[in-house]
Amino acid sequence: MLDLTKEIIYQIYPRSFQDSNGDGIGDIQGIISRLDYLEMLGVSCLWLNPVYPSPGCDNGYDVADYKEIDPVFGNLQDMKKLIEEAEKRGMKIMLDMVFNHTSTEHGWFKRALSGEKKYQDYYFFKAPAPGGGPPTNWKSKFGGTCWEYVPNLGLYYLHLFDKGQADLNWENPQVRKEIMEVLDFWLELGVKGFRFDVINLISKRAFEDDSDGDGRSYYTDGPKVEQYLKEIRAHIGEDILTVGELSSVSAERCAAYTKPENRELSMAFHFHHLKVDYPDGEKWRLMPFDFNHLRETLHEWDMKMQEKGGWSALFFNCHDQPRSLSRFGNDRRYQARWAKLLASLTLTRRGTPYIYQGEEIGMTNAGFECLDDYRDVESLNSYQILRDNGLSEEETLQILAARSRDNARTPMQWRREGGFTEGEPWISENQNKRTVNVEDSLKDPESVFHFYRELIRLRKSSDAIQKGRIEMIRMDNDSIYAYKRSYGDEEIVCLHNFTENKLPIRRDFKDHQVLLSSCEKPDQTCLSPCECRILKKTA
Ligand code: TEU
Ligand code: CA
Repeated sequence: MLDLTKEIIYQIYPRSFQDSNGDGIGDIQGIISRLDYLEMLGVSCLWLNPVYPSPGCDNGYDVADYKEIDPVFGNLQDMKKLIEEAEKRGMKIMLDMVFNHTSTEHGWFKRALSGEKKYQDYYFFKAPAPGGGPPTNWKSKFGGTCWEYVPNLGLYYLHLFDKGQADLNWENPQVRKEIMEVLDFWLELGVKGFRFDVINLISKRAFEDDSDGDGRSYYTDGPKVEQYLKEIRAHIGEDILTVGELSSVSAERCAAYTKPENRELSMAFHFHHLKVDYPDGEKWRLMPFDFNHLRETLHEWDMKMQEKGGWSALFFNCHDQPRSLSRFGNDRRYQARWAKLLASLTLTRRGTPYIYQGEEIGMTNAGFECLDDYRDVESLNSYQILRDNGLSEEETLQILAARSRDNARTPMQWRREGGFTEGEPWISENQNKRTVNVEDSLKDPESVFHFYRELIRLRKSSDAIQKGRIEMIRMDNDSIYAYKRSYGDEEIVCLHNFTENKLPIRRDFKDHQVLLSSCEKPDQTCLSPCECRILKKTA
């Protein structure tokens, strides 16, 4: 039986994990060659970003064929081998399902373009607005309008993301049938989990101008999302792990999607804690993050999900976010301690933790200084938009260096020399590979990597951490993030010092047993700079 409280999921960005044939692009054989490493870390499941054939305008999130492997990553035999080899080591494979849209190179879309009505109904083809121009004023998530005109049809099609990613019409039962067939295909191969990309955008409310927004209220958490999710769950059964990526969701809806009784998703990614450094919600303007805002946001969500019986995917890093160590910690000073503190916050809260490749060794933002280094479509579009808005080259590059998704997509740092590829990597490596790499981490017992292993072991041994209640502890000092996890008689206290100063801790914890600390010799009365400490209440 699937037990979400016991899962620890590791996200692999295949393009940047391990290249096996020197073409500079990571691949499935590369992943297979690193399974022993992942087993040693102690994770239970590997989520792979899309590996299907794709023209690659959004690094594989523009899928041209849902039932094949892109030759750059290998083939179906390789995938089968990966599933078997992972299973031997106690890990399941979760694949990324991008069903809000297909690539415009997908066979369905091509047939739609050639005039087949049946396939036009797979998408949203709409007539121009009465006065001409796009049917609505909505904005694409990657900038500009989200409608693309097709002259020979005289119609526009909807793309909430890039124009190479056409939105699918889930209202059409034929589309849902195709999707079930895709799921069956992968289940048959042995896949045990699915991550559903932007799944709360699949049910569109109405096609009208948005008078006070970018259009998101017309397609976010639409009326039929839950119905569609229930159909999927009924089809795949209860033992398949599913995680939904939820864009701009409310806590109420997030809990509803993930409550076991509702039989929709096993759990969900939500992003509010990753917007605490967006001034007025704007990603492409810089602002230092505010610790209290971060803590209150995390706490509010933890509490709401607990009260309403939902289940969160816990994460600070993924392929869409700059590295959390550079963002919420410090990548120049006390790096290892900051990385451990963020690890503890990910692995000891209520939900299922996700580790994104490289965070377990303390990888940081690449912070490219030159536009040529960027590969990501969103970053390149944003560059143009910022420049058009009058920002200087220098200011613009500074913003990209902090905010670009490419910060998370640089090659995995296996050795001082890199170790990702024998060839030319598809995206530049982070030059700190000389000091931040797997080889050195394995040798150093105090490394971030070994701390992750300890934390994982600790989590697995504790009911309180895996499935206990969470409760905030208010400390005298406001810069400590502290909470309690409890289950039966077991009570665990987690303390995180979000400053680079020594801070005294309350006396009532003095008799607690130290289970784990990011400092070699934890001081009973004080937390060291950016220390995290996990304590157990003794009888
Ligand atoms: O992301 C969807 C999403 O809304 C974001 O996290 C998005 O990347 C962000 O707003 C941009 O800053 C998913 C995938 O994770 C992402 O990689 C894809 O680009 C996107 O869907 C489209 O499929
Ligand atoms: Ca390769």
